[in-house]
Amino acid sequence: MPINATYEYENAEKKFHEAHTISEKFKALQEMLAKAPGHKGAEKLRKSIKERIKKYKELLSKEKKTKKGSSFLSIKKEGAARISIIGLTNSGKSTLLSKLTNAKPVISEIEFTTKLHEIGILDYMGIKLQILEIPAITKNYNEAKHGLFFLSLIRESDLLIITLKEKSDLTLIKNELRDNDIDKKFILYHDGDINELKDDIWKNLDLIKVYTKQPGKKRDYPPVALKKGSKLKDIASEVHKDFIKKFKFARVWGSSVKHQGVRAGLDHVLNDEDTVELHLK
Ligand SMILES: Nc1nc2c(ncn2[C@@H]2O[C@H](COP(=O)(O)OP(=O)(O)OP(=O)(O)O)[C@@H](O)[C@H]2O)c(=O)[nH]1
Ligand SMILES: [Mg+2]
Repeated sequence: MPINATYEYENAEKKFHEAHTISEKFKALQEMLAKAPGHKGAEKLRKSIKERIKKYKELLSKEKKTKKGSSFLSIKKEGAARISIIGLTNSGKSTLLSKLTNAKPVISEIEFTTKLHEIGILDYMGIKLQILEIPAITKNYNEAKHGLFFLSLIRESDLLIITLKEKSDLTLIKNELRDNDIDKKFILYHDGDINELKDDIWKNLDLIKVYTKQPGKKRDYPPVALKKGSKLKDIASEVHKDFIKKFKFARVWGSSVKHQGVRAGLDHVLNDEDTVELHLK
């Protein structure tokens, strides 16, 4: 963190880290440069931002060219989050995808069996999560066929699972991610318990699942996925479009309240596994 960085600078930096696409990151970097402190002590910072802007410019133009060639591959985000399985060839990516989801990718001891991304849906306690298998990472991945497109899928993921045959494989993978300026949370996986992995995925997503219920009835299924730190009013869009207008009060059960079933307002912060009973006008 630079000395005397302004709120605007920190905000732009936050945008950069949260950005999912190359163009969003590029824009955030430009904003960072505009808001960076002008004094001499911040010279190094400005220089490093400029270098990154240059790098992103290159990535942008490369992406433009190759996106045309790969656009037929583009896929929609589905579910509450996207998780990508990445790893070297034969590291068990397809095997893992088929254990986590309904997808049936071809599994074989032949190298580079998976040539295009495979898509599956994991149902975690009623919350749908999109899981992708990304074709094997190789050296200079951004020059591989559709490499930039696969990198954009990785970049647009909320979490990565790295499958490893050998620990030393991690170096190449990390280098490729770094070279393409991808800094993402990841879980390492090697032949472990699948249910433990599912729990681990959920814990790393920074989401909570909240159940709604009608007065006098059991809680509804499935639950709703919300970002950690969400408030009662954030369920609004999931439940009712006139929710805020019609809201009278809610009762909440779970770890976010001391007294179970207590009345709570729109600004009440919810926890994972909470149940909310809505009373509308
Ligand atoms: N012993 C062992 N073998 C595994 C495991 N996972 C996968 N395999 C085997 O390793 C080989 C490759 O598995 P895949 O799941 O196809 O690997 P992949 O990473 O998808 O490989 P590509 O798509 O070809 O890059 C297959 O013969 C699998 O049966 C594992 O956990 N343990
Ligand atoms: Mg595969």
